[in-house]
Amino acid sequence: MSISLSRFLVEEQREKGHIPPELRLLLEVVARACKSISHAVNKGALGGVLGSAGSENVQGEVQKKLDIIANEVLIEANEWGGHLAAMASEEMESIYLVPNRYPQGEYLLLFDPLDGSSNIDVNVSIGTIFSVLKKPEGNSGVSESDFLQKGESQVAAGYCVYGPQTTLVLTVGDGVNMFTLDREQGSFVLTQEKVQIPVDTKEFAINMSNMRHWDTPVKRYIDECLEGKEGLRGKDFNMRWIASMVADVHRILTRGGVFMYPWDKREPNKPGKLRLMYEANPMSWIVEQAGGASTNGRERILNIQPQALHERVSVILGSKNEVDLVTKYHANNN
Ligand code: AHM
Ligand code: MG
Repeated sequence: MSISLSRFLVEEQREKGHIPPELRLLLEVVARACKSISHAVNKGALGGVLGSAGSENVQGEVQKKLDIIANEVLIEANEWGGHLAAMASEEMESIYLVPNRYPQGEYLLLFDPLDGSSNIDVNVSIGTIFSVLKKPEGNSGVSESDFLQKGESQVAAGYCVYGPQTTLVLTVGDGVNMFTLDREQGSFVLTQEKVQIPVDTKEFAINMSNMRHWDTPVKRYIDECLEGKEGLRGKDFNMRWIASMVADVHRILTRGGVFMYPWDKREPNKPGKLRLMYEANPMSWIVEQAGGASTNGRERILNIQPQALHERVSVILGSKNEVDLVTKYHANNN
């Protein structure tokens, strides 16, 4: 018997008591928005959704039409349900308050509406990443500082990958489950329960073109992988780099591996490329919930106290033993 996402969430709420009804509603709405983004992605050139929108986001990156479409879909789907107080997005400079005409809820939703933007026009997997926090108690209004909570405070996190299949991956702190979109039924169906990342791996994901800019511990780790069977590690490693974090993390959840987008010397004051609040935090929680590990090299990502909404961070995540080794190389380098 197939289990739909709706049924799964009802069971998480009713039988297991893991999630309150408002959070269940929120996750249903996010999934519905992902379904509609998936349809837009699938239409591609036929839907006129490819190409640049001719604008830049707060981080100075060129926005693609789909970045903006996906952002609007998520906002429109979520603003009226009464479950949210505010939203924050990679594509918006400031937080988005739920308009006064709608009831206000207790949750905060953060998202990267369309991750892997450079892959949109070339028909390679892309995705949506989301993170849910609870609004701190006691405050009547909501402000940006309410969002600046450590990743370990997340109450739900997930992503949806738009690839050969559309797959939604979700955690509410009770392991990681995967749901595949059944286009005929129009619903997400549970296809993998309690995903576990193998602790060892022979596969790494990093943008090798940045090698000359890396810091010593990262260079040492990758050099040793590249030495293969004859080297210290005694095994041949394989490399994959899709340049969509969702797709790279999805592969790691499926068959193990280590993903890195580390700090490098190009812009020394920039802690990394990926964003802490709506990329690194949700992915780190998912990876930890699947038995993996996630660090910036020196600190567990979920322990980092955010200072700003659009803060960036160095990311090393995936198979536990490999992440531990990279962490050890960072500690030895101090
Ligand atoms: P985006 O959110 O603007 O798409 O940027 C994030 C993406 C990640 O998905 C991916 O891991 C990385 O940027 C790829 O960067 P690069 O093009 O430097 O390899
Ligand atoms: Mg992104």
